Amino acid sequence: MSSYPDAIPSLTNPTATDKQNSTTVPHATQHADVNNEIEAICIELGVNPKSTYDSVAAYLAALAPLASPTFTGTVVLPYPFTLGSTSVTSTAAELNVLDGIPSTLTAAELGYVDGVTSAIQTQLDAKIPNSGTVFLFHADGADAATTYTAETGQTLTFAGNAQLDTADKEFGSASALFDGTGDYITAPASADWNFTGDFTIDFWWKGNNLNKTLIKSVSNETWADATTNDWLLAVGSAGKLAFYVKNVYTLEFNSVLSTGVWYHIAIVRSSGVLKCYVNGIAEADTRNDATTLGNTQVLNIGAVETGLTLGLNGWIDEVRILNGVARHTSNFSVNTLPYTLIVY
Ligand SMILES: [Ca+2]
Ligand SMILES: [Ca+2]
Ligand SMILES: [Ca+2]
Repeated sequence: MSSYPDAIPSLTNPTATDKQNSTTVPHATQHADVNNEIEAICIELGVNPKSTYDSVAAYLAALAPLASPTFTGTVVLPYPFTLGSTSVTSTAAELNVLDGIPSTLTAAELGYVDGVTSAIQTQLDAKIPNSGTVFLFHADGADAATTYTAETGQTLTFAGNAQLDTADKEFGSASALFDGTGDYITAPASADWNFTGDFTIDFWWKGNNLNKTLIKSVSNETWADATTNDWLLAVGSAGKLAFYVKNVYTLEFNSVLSTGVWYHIAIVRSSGVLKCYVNGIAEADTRNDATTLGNTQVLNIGAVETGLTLGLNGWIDEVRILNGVARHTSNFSVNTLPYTLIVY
């Protein structure tokens, strides 16, 4: 060591002001050891060993802010992440990076965000009144109108004198009127009324006569020519509703209906059990029925069979069909407003 920092105390100036605060004059060997140690520390800190104490302290103070760094600029996530229409592919662990909170989201739940079926969506479906709607017919419009696009989009065809009627209706501005001879309304053939599981058919009916067909999906015009599993709902001469499944069964219900009164009628199959509800009250007769109903045929409202006198004479309003959904499994309060079609 050829020289020492000027501010470091020396044997020749033991009273010099310094931060070692020595009270005794170190032995020459000790003094050399101390100086070597100080020099080593200065070199490690990157400080000139010849600096004064104050300059070393200032340097160390300048280093202190690095203990609490402030970053600027843009942080780029290491994976794509877009909520909305784009699928979220991040894992729960990655999502935790965003909010710092352990996540319990499942992939199925995340699927709901982008419209993919999930457990959450299934539960919402059960709560949304009209989910599963494949057919909705408000039958609203100008009196005597004979053209109509169903709320669910099907182009309806009016046969005979079938027409809208503003003089009598359950909801809205009109209902569908049939005079009992050759009048019916059809929707095109579709798998929408081919029921493989749960389903719901409901509508309002007011008859001038009994013994009429109300609604059916039949592969040929007449019931005699229908194909196995075609279905038909009618009100019999005794005023009792009956649900027919071609070549399989006929289920007649007990309630006796009257003419000149609006009734809410619902046919519901839930988990293989078919029930009928009149004004929200379940008929006692049910049927264990897991067969596929329908053959993707035309839907007939106020159905008539040529040469027979089974055409509806009266009104039908607010026809709704749900495929895959059993809207009711027990008595219920009938709708007091038209249904709202929810599309999502
Ligand atoms: Ca209506
Ligand atoms: Ca009218
Ligand atoms: Ca007619």
